[in-house]
Amino acid sequence: MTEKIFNSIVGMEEENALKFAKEYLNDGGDPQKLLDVCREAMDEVGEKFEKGEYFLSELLLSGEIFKGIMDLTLPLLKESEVETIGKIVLGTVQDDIHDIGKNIFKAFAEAAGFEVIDIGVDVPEEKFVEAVKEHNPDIVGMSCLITAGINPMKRTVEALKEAGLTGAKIIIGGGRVDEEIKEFSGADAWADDAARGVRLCKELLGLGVEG
Ligand code: B12
Repeated sequence: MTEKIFNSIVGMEEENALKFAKEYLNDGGDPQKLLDVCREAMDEVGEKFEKGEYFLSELLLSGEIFKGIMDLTLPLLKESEVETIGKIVLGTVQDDIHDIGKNIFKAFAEAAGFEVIDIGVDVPEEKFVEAVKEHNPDIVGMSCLITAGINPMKRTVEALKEAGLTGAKIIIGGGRVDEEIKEFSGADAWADDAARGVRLCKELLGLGVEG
């Protein structure tokens, strides 16, 4: 079934993708596994875009399909009530409007017990600074999927430091981050996977990590 879901996303068959995803969940499929499969399919779509086989319209449609599947899946991840273990201010960096991964990370973090203040996409450094002043989070999370977002991410880390807001740990995530970008931007941690991101957030706060 997961193969059918993968193929219908990559093949831009929106109705089938949603139908198969519903069936998979109704049959007791693992919601996290479903999101992983969707993400692999999005990678494939991204590669086709890079090769010139797909265009912006396909990127957009794949985003819509993914959102539809997320709407079915995320409530299942949040089903169990959990105690609050920390606060995260989260946004996609300036010049970047991708929000699917950010929203998934948010759902995973909330499911793990974090309170998440989502400040949206294309967020300029001043807005991060304002939000950190207002909410005093334990962690600032920045999502970045495109190369154009790297410098804004570095500027945001600097702006937080300049404003004296050094209390919160900074984690960056999304398809365009790695160890090198972490070093470049001055962040404390990076993750290109929501579950790992949540584990790192716990580690940054010195909380025990199980599993
Ligand atoms: C869907 C999509 C779009 C949709 C976005 C819809 C939306 N609402 O988000 C639309 C059509 C709008 C779009 C636009 C563009 N896109 Co686009 N897009 C994609 C695509 C196919 C999938 C992205 C996605 O959602 N992936 C799935 C999610 C789940 O993965 P993820 O974001 O990595 O998130 C996971 C982890 O990284 C992590 N995570 C995410 N955020 C965070 C944050 C924290 C703090 C933590 C801890 C973890 C974490 O958790 C998630 C779950 O595990 C990618 C290809 C790809 N492989 O990524 C291209 C891609 C990102 N896009 C690309 C490009 C070029 C563009 C455009 C510039 C195209 C254009 N010519 O206009 C514009 C940019 C607009 C802008 N200013 O931002 C390039 C970027 C290349 C680059 N290096 O810069 C990519 C890589 C495609 C490619 N291979 O060329 N895009």
